[in-house]
Amino acid sequence: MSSRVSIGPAETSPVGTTLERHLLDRQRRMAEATGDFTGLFQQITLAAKIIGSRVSKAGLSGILGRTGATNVQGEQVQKLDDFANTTIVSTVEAGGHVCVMGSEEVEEPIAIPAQYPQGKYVLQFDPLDGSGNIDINASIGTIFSIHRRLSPEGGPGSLGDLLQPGRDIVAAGYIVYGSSNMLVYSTGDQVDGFTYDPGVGEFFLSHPKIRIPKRGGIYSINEGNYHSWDEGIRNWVDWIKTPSETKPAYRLRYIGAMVADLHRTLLRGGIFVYPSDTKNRKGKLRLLYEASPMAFLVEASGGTASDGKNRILDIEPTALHQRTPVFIGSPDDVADALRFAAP
Ligand code: FDP
Repeated sequence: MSSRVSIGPAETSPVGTTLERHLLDRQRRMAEATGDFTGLFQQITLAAKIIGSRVSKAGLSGILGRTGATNVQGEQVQKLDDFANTTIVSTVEAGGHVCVMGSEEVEEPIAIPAQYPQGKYVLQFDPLDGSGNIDINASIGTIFSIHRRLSPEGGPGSLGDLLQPGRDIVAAGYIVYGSSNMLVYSTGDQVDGFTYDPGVGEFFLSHPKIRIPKRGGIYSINEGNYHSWDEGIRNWVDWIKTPSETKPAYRLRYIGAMVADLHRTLLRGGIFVYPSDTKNRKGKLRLLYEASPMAFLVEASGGTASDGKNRILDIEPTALHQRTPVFIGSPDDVADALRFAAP
């Protein structure tokens, strides 16, 4: 457990405990806890409830469709992405717990307006991951990570506060907006999942201490990119889907929203891969908003996360919107893939 987060150990809350009660119990387990972390988490949770509510009404409220604008990744921004981004910023900025934020939808660091206290934490997020799924009513999600600030306390945060490696994350999590909405988070010691009851308006502990299986039976990759991959990846995919005396053929599942594909991988095991290819030489997924938080969660549950050569959590970021190849999942499955990809 990271001693850099002002909250006590997770221990075991009974199934059915509300997320709020679970966080307060943890806070009381650490004498010197200030309540800052709990406060920040409550704001993230509130933003998740607001986004989840809007996502579930997307078709009704006429919010589907594109704004016509283009984001910093060169992709068309959809109205729900905008809404999710604004919701998180406006919910968190006034709370006094963070000094700067970084969002996948915003090119520059997001400063905290001067009228609000500048807190000790740094929040980074992908407000609506898998946005290609919005219009077809498939799962999407929000990903977030929290670091301690590096800049002096009291003043505004800086770019340096955002460019921290994943190994220094103090907490990370995601919310998947699916057939039910779930929030999964970790402070590094264990991974807990909470399912949302819309009737009550609360997240309840449903998946305590998630452990990823050592080996799974599913591989998850956009196989449409087969002809753009390096030979090692093509050989690995040929191998994994071919039954042999030592293993059955793996099943392919690819939702196309990293949150949803990683959520399944955490619960069922297997591997999720987005390698570099001829279109994306550095990979497609963003280190700070997607790869690092997911690597933190998967490692905390007993899994492995690599960029093909190095541990994702050890990559030193040099740019806010940096991309990286990812190989994430059950340790034995990632080891197999890396034997082909990085012999
Ligand atoms: P999206 O572009 O729809 O937002 O990085 C974003 C992401 O989705 C991931 O969530 C997803 O895993 C990946 O891109 C899908 O990319 P491909 O369509 O290239 O497979």
